[in-house]
Amino acid sequence: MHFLSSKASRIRQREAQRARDNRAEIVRALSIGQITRRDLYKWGLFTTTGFLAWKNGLSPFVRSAFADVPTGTPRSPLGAATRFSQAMPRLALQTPVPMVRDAFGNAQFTGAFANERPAKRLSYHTDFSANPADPQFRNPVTGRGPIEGRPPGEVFAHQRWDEFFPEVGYVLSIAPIAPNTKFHANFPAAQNPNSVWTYGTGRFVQGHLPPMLIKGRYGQPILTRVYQNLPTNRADNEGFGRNEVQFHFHNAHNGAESDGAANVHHFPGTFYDYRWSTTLARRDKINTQATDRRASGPNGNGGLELVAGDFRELQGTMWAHDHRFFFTAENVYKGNLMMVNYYSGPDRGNEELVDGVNLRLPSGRLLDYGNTDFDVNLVVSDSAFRPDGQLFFDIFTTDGFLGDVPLVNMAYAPFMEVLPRKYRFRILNACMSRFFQLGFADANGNTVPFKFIANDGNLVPNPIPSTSLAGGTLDHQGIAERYDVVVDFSTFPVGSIVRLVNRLTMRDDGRGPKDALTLRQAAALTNGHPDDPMVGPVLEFRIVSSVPSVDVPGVTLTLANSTGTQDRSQVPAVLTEQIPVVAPVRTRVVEFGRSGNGDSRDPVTGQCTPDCPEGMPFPWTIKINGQDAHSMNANRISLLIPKPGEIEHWTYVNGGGGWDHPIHLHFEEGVTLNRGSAPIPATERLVRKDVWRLRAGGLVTFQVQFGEYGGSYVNHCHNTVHEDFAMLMRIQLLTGVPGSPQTAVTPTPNPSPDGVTFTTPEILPEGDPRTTI
Ligand SMILES: [Cu+2]
Repeated sequence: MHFLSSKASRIRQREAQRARDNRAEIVRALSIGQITRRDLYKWGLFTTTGFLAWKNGLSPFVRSAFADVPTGTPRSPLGAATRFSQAMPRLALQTPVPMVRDAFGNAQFTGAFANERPAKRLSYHTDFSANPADPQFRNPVTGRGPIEGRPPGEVFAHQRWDEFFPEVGYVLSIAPIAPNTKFHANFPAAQNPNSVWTYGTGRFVQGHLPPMLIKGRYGQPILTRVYQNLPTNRADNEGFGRNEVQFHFHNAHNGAESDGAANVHHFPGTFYDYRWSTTLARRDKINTQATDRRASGPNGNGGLELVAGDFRELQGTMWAHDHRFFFTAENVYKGNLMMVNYYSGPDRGNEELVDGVNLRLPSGRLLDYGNTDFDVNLVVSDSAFRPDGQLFFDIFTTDGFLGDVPLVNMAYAPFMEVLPRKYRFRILNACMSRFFQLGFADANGNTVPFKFIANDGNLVPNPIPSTSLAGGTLDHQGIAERYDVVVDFSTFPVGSIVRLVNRLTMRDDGRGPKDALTLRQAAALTNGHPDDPMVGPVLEFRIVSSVPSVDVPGVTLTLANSTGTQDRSQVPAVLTEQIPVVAPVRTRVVEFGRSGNGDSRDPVTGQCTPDCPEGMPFPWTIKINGQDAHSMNANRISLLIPKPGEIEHWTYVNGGGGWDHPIHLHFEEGVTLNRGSAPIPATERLVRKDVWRLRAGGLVTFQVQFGEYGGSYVNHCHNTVHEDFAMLMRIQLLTGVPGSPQTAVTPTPNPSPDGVTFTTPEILPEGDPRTTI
């Protein structure tokens, strides 16, 4: 930590601003095609490690030069906005319409979306390919290519369509933001339409903030149709973001065609139908007759709908976000994200109902399931703004991007009114590169205790009291990790406050976390740390005597009807059971590192699959079982899973250099077995996860198995900047049901505005158990 005199600080601010202005000029020139990145190389402005070189004040991102925050961005303009001066928006809950089966076995939307064409097992691209002259299957906006982005044919048909036939549907658009949208009313400017791209309800509509929330329940498959309403001109992006998207449901147990990361981005004017099946994992192996009442979803009427599968695989807190290869960071940062909660028999979202299965975690009791009055999604992220107040992202960094403005549910450092009782918070780290370490502090900086109940959407076997955690706060929380906690405000008198506080500073060189302040130190930084405003309190809870219900508008929740004995919630001592650890069929070692000169490009054509940023180097690589290092290429399979149900033990190794990488495995979760010579963190013990921080020089071994669906999935660093440059590998699952195309290798789809063509992927022998011993 360093503190400068105000004069030195002013000079530094001015220099940093000049540097950023110069840089912004180049970004603009690039975006409208006046110059190319090859020009930047030629001029010596761009280095092989991916940085703009520091020449004539060009780069404000040279570490410790003019940096005011760890990435070096000059401070974002906040206008007259102050922390804790606006109410926190709750996520925008979406209401589904029922889907009904038509005579052809298609799923027809009803209600507000009755005019939509039905959702089908096979993509409309199949119809387009068979009838290229028929305008009804053609992109209505551009007149080019198919109307649906999902690739044609059986390989990208919805797997197990009849078995998991969609019962409810959503129609959404990813789109430029609606006029007059601000992150705080007193910020200097409303966002331009193309500064923020996020979701709106309906077909070809504008985007809205806050981000959306979708509530799913086991036993009720979902069809989510996403219309692509982004500008057709790639340069209309305010300097960052690619107008091509694929929507990844993180994590959930879905077929690869609906995972949103199978190299299936789609284009303005098209839609893509994602079928979120709500399949409970191991349904073909465990509890196949659906007799275990714990394996269930709420039926909406006080009862349960039993489903096949292993209740220990139930998931709760999840999210969904863009996964356009090479551009994920830009697109997610720009607003392409939402949260999805899955409700189950045990994790019902009803704190009163007693049936021997329901855990009665804090939530509320006005609705049968999915109450959110006392169960609150918190999307915590960092952002930065240009001097004119528009959202800013540095597209040149390959190490990581840190912002200096804290957002919760995409609102600047808000407050939330709460009753003195128990609340559940579902905390998502939605940053691109920043790690948190969050705790709760009272007005005097004293630690407020909590119970940790779920990690990455998976209940822990037993709640973990914060008093047993270091510093009385959460562990590091990497990008995309979800931590669910229960805080009991009942000891606080009305009128008091509690704050959510980030203790963790980031290293100036972007490698990862640096130091943790004590909670008391961090809580005292009421306007954020002078060197990094994301350190300090980011959200304020105000204990009040009444709040309006969000579950049933018009109802008022009061001390009399919702606290004391009227707080019917509990945190049981047992939440779930650990999945047994057994001897594996095979082991694998995956090393995530920085070998440089990554090989995302085809050696013959020089092209990336899909097309990649021109001239950009790929410092990040992955090695399988000690063999050669590779960067992401959608046409290369790095790991192949030969058949369903085989239990494997994988070890993720950090390639070193002091970097930390939060590594995300799609589709399946794993149980942490060991952390090498380090102890397993308390919040990771016995529990399943889908993102593992490797920590500097660290490793993790976990148990995993695949089944029920198959196809092409990925595994990658969720520092999305590392992911885009190109620390990502393809996993091929031959784990579909017998007779399905998902028992064979998936041909690689290559999306273009004119439609999808297929290529035959390369398979690394070291990742293919069929060819190695
Ligand atoms: Cu990484």
